[in-house]
Amino acid sequence: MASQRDTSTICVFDVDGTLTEPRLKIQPDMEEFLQKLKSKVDVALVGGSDLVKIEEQMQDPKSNESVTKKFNYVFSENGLVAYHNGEKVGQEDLLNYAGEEKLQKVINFAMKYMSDIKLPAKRGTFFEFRSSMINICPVGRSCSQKERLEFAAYDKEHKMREKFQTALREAFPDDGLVFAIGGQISIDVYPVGWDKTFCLKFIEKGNYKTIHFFGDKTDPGGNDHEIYSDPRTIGHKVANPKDTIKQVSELFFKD
Ligand code: M1P
Repeated sequence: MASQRDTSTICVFDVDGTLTEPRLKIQPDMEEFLQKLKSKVDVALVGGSDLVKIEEQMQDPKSNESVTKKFNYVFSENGLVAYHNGEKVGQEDLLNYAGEEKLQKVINFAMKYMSDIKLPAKRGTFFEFRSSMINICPVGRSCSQKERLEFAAYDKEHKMREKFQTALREAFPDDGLVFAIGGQISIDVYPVGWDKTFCLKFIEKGNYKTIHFFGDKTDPGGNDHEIYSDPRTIGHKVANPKDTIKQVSELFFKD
């Protein structure tokens, strides 16, 4: 007999590095695995990226169905833009919240800082102003995949983003802003509390007994850290999408 769905449990997944390689599309084995998991428990996605990017990465090429309809919850920009069963249930506005003056100071500081560093490549779109965060990208978001990987390797060796993050934190210690290293090439800036734990206020309405969270950037300073260590979740650190499948299988498909 097929085992019953457990409606008291939800699995919440980060996207980049957890369900997909950073900024790349979901692989068929992961697509199939998530389908199987959905038959057991509720499933939510929480990404730092905006919804356009999450759609690009998570959409099944065979169907045009929005990713927001495929999962119980889809949270982009850490949950500041929130969907429940395909319906938008929340959206915050950074500009309104933080104000032009504060944000412009950060942008001006970051422009100066980035103009003084030398990198293997600099391309275009160094800032992406999203509805709930500013994404700052020293190599430029319009870099090619090859340039992205080159920057990531250079950053690993020279700690470019960590140094930039420290400089930002030192320059804006009391402004109520978080500077988080989310993906491979950028830093996210958002108000304190607008991290991935923000999505839990929507999930809590579902009265789940158990909330599992899976993410790769779980260390302090990473954008999965707060939700991973939040007492409301059981946090799981994963190394990559393959490891996610392995760890989730151990929890839900043991026999
Ligand atoms: O993994 C989430 C991050 O994805 C992108 O990061 P990057 O382009 O640096 O790999 C960005 O959308 C970032 O905002 C987001 O946190």
